[in-house]
Amino acid sequence: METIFAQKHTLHAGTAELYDGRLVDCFEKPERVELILKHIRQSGLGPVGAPEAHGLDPLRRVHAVDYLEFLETAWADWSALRGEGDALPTSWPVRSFSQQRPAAIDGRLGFYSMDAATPITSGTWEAALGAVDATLTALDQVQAGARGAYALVRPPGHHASRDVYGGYCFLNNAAIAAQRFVDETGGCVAILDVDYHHGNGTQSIFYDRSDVLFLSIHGDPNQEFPYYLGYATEQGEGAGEGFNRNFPLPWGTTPARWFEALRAAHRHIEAYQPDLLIVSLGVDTFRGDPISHFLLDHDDFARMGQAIAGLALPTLFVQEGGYAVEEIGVNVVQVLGAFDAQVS
Ligand code: OKP
Ligand code: ZN
Repeated sequence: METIFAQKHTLHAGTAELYDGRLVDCFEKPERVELILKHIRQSGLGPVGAPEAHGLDPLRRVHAVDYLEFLETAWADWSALRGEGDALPTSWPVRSFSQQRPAAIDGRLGFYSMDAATPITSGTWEAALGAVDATLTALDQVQAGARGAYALVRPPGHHASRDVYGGYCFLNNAAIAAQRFVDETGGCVAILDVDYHHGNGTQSIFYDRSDVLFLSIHGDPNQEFPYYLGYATEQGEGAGEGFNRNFPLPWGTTPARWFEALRAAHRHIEAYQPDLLIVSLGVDTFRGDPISHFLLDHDDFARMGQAIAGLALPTLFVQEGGYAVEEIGVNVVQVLGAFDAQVS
């Protein structure tokens, strides 16, 4: 299948994130996608194309206007006061606080964010736009009849909700693609999120809707980031009741247990009969991932690709997490190569 790669990702390169009580080098770094790209080229998975500009309208269908304006201007406001260092929030409007948006940039950083692991830098906005354009270009290919397409993007998107960034995510690439497909075709979409972390942003964006089914297999939020969403009891609300499915799993989850959850998700997708499948493809379920605690091995990623192909749906893969930098290329190509082998 074709890969759409947005070279502008390099514009977003944070210095440090707050992790286990220390400032450490960002796990979400440019080498991630460069090494995936290198491996795609070596393995002959298929051609690599460039994104086409899709403008801001598709973003506005998912994200709040004030949030987009904040993201676009945050770096200028921050750097005017603080100079060249990355913008990181240090306080948040939690329970008992007013939910008004303050004027100060530090106040707005907290107002629009969920963690201190997601720096905003000089090129964050441009890089995030590049990721959306790449995702929508890959979607165009699927809409034009390709059985599958892969958006090789960063920053990732699945933690970003309508008006909150965090978990290394700013614009929700997968959600923007799903909304675009619904708007253009009137069809319905299943989003299968196999990243190790719960896709809280995607869940919240579609929580009250039945035209987008969201399913996520992830570390139990009782134990794992994002902690405050991703429980099995969250099944949608209003018109969306029954159209959200979470499969939280404990640290140490084995491939056998993970694939049991995938089979359960598979049954829900089959019953739903979507017109498009979007896979939020995080490969941080890998046993060697430095920030995660599942035990999938290289060959399990091929099984994953095969199982996804078995759904027999037009499929858009969107890159999310995966931090074992030397090995994510292998794991991604295992998924995509096995998918291609199965469908051709
Ligand atoms: C982004 B994605 C837990 C720290 C969590 C943020 C993780 C973001 C993951 N001790 N830090 O879903 O791969
Ligand atoms: Zn993740």
